[in-house]
Amino acid sequence: MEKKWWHSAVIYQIYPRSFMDADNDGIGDLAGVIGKLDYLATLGIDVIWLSPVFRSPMDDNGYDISDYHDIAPEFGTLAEMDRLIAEAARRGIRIVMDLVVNHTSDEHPWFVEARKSKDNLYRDYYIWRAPRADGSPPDRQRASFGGSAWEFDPATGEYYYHLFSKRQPDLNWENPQVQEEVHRMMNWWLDRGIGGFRMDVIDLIGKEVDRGITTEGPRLHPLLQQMHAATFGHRDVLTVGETWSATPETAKLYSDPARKELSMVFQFEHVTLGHHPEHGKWQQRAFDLLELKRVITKWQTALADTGWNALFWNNHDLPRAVSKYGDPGRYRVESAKMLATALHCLKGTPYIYQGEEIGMTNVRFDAIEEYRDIETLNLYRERTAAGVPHESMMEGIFANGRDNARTPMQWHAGENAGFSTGTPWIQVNPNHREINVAAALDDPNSILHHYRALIRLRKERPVVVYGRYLPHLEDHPQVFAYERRLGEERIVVINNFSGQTVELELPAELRHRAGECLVSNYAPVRRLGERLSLHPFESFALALAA
Ligand code: TEU
Repeated sequence: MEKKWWHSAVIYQIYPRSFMDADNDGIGDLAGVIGKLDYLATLGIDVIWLSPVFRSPMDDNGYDISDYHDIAPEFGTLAEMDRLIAEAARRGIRIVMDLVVNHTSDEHPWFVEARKSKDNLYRDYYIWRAPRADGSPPDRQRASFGGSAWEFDPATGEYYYHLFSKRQPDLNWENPQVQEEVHRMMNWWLDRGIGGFRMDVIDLIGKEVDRGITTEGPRLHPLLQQMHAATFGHRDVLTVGETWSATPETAKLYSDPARKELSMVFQFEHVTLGHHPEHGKWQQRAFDLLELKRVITKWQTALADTGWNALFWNNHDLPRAVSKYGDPGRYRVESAKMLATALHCLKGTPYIYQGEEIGMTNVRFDAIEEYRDIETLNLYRERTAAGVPHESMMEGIFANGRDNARTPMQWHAGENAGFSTGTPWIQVNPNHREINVAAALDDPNSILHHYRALIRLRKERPVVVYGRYLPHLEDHPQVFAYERRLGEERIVVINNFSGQTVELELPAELRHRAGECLVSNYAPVRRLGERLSLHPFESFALALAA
């Protein structure tokens, strides 16, 4: 495998609206990010994935872009974006920007023009269809944020297509002019020195609406290969696609270097395990470690020799890792450290979502009015109107609502957790008094310092980056154990995903082995016997002596 810098990189995702508010208007901004670069350098990360900061009406907090060549005033200016790129580079950190080109905002000039008339030059930048004879939408497709995927536009008497909010009209990627405009914009940003792109719902740009195809359409991979050739292909940058529909087979199509498409993709099979077959994320299923282990092993094995995994527990759309996969209560610290070790010792590029490194948790706002996310608010209205009880929907929001990830970053125990001296756009989680960066930096046993150790491990040990993954104890319902091997180097990683003490019998090839304990969340483990007793959420990585 040809080595790439991003194979050993650790990426930190910043949701700028909630990260740090330097001008105290209640909304995070670029100046706030710049002010925290030394903190991020201390953490040891190599790349910042910056969620969108482009000009936007903020219908979907910036995932609805009205100007790809300017910064939203609430976040700052182009000059500050250039300063962020330069200041990050001084610390050896690259900035990866969020490319949102499946759709634009309805305030983008392209759409403002397109809706003026059927023969407007920009009409075919979007997807329009005539109503059915009775005036109803062309078909019954639904949008992710509630309602029909078709919005009627009275000015021209046609419907336009939107897979998200009605203020996020889908671009028509069959139109070569759309492809050229996007490529031109991508090169404009790459020439400004960014380190690559995270590509929002990129599996949707090959859609064939009339055939009811939304994800992974037949034209998707040719479009990505054309994009590769026209923009980032000849630059040493990172590209990661958000592909909710990806399977191990298609992930190899996206990330096999020989195919000249992307570096890697985010797949979500471990996320959707917890979703109800009928009610999706709004009715959380019981956590089943055996299912999770099967999915992780499937992906580690499938991409062992072709392609590359992106590793993550959470992001700005997902519940907090420690709340979903660990214990946000009694064993919050132990379980957060366990989750970090379990993920960061796998093969692939690990992503840390802002606040994950201090064990930030989900939030429970009392009233629906305290929530901000368009998906949550739209689906609350739609589902309760359809008869879902308020309490049931609130439980779904507590478990999987996107605002769980969007409460302000908790910098210290004081007012607004040090995020802003203004009124934050969304409430701060009250537990910031105990859970915050200042306390974590001061505590040598904090989750934060555990992440720093894991990041260092990836830099120091090629086996962590390139070692082959081998599962152990595959049928154990509480323990996720695996090994990484590279030449003579062997690392054993054992994680108790339960809040109980677990006694187990070790597989023969691990018995009576000893070595250097690389990380642990209890006392270091340097020697294995025939049996092993694990404390609640105990986790360690052991480098076996030859
Ligand atoms: O998310 C794609 C997407 O499908 C998610 O919104 C997912 O459906 C939902 O979060 C499940 O809980 C991307 C961005 O990450 C998200 O923030 C945007 O809202 C969305 O695309 C539209 O751009």
